[in-house]
Amino acid sequence: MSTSLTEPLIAPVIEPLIEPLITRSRRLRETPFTSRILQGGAKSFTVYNHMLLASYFRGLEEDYWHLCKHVQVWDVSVERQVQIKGPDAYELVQLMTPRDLSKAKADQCFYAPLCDEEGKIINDPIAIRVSDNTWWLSIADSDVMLWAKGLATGKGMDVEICEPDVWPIAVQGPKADDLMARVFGEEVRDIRFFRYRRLAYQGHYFIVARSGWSHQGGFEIYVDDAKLGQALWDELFAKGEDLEVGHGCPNNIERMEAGLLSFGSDMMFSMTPLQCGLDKYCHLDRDLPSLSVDALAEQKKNGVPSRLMGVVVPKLPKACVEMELMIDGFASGEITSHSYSARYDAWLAFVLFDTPQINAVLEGASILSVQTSQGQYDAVMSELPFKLDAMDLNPRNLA
Ligand code: THG
Repeated sequence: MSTSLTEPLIAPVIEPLIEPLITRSRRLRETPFTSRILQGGAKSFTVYNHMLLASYFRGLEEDYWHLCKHVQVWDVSVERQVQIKGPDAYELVQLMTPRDLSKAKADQCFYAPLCDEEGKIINDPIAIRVSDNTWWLSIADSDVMLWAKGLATGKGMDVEICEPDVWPIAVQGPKADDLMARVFGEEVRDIRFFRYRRLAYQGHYFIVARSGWSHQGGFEIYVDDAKLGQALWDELFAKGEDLEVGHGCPNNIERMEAGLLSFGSDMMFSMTPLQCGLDKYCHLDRDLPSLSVDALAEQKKNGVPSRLMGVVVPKLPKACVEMELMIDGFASGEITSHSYSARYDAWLAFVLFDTPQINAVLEGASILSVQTSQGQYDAVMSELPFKLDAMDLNPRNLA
């Protein structure tokens, strides 16, 4: 398998960098909520779309259990919108994605990988049809606006493309419906998964969708007015006190258990959606006017050279660091993300393996293990998303 110096074989660590510190500047954009999340106790930040994103508050595990039990308010302003507006808006969006958007309803959101002419992933946004001639791509961490402008210019398309001032807030967790109903009214409960409604807050209509980067349920509010957004933020906390509302952010443990992939970590420009297990979002038999469908159909026919898989190591001692995967004793696979799962008492990893290696391990012809600072342990390979409940793992309860 091809690896390079920028693609470490050893698992990356999700810990704050103590030093050197990051310098504040206008290039490292803050959000309308930055001062609030600092006050709320954000302990570490990452940079995403040239903007600050918190990575945890109390601690990854404490944040995880709180998210699974209560409700959290997340500043996900980094989910920038690339707005495509004009008579050719649909045509441009469809050119960029192999997912069929031709039957998009006016209130629908679509998880839609964007791919180039070789089928390689550019980004994996949520595409939202905000009106007949206007689409938003709610992007992951890459400069989609530049790619979209280049395509539109090259093809002479009649569209205007910009990054509007929209700062999404996510409200996630099992009590999200109750909290949102107190602020927006009972109507929020009727919003279906990946649908949105325009709901009034102090007379201003925000797009509110049932979506978010967790599997605990909840909403995303597309805040397009900073002052009102701050008032809304404060009201969510004021009205949620008895629901134990808390600060939070996308949680690495929860998203790995859920099998949610992170562009730039688990998917790179060098991979196709078929290598990431995103086949169901690629409609390759519908004659779509999409840049990538021919290349992807060809790859589907020939088979992928490598593929992202899940790896589970039950009961791996927490003291283990510097994990390296071994197949039949040889270092193999590229760990793209990993986490200790508190609920399942197991170590979880997303790993890019060569296809022949995957087949050999799944057929039982080869043995997968993990080499750590504390010794070697047996590992289990599985398809993504994980089916952790179906494994013999002894999940811990919430109580
Ligand atoms: N919300 C919004 N914008 C975003 C994200 C988000 N932009 C960046 C990033 N997250 C984009 N990536 C994803 C990946 C997965 C999902 C959403 C955005 C997701 N997937 C569902 C799942 O896996 O259960 C399935 C969705 C479907 O079937 O269509 O939710 O979170 N605004």
